[in-house]
Amino acid sequence: MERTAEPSVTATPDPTEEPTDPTANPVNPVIADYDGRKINLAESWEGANICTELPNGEVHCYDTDQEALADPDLPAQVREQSLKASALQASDPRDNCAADYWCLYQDANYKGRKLQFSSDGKKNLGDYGFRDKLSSVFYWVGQWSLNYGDATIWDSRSWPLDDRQRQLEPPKGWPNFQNLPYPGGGNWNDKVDTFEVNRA
Ligand SMILES: [Ca+2]
Ligand SMILES: [Ca+2]
Repeated sequence: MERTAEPSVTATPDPTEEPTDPTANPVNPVIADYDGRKINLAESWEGANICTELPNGEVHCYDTDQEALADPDLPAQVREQSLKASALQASDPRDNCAADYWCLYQDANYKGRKLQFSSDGKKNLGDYGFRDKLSSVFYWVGQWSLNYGDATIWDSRSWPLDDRQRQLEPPKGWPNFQNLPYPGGGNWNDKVDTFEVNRA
């Protein structure tokens, strides 16, 4: 018996489906310092809970918020403001989010693994092992003289769909991305591929 060809499928792109093109966001792994060794964040955080992008371009990872806020490579003013806030507040996200930093959390309500960004520009979250994981974000202003700007979250789409984006205006907390409506339906939870810091 002759085999019949598979019927051809003309699917309508689902706006919430992940892009199929693996070249859309090529991963360029970030190598971080953690516990006196180098770790590849794109592969594994190897037990670290917090990773911070420092002004010198390095990324340092830590086990605890105390260690993260005490890093001598953080700007002195950030350290000072953060420690002051964490001493004052009882259970505020400012307890664990560095002043003037964008704090990205893997879980809702400022919980789970945390990634802290400060410098201007687009961060490909896959480079940090954080793609499709982001569930809450916090930003608080320590120094009002600093241009805190805003941020844009991006979800990459395959052609013919346009990349989805949304602006985040600080100072503010976004405790649950399930409450952030996604264009075309659904929500932003666990979808963000790129986080863009705009300080200009
Ligand atoms: Ca998540
Ligand atoms: Ca995505």
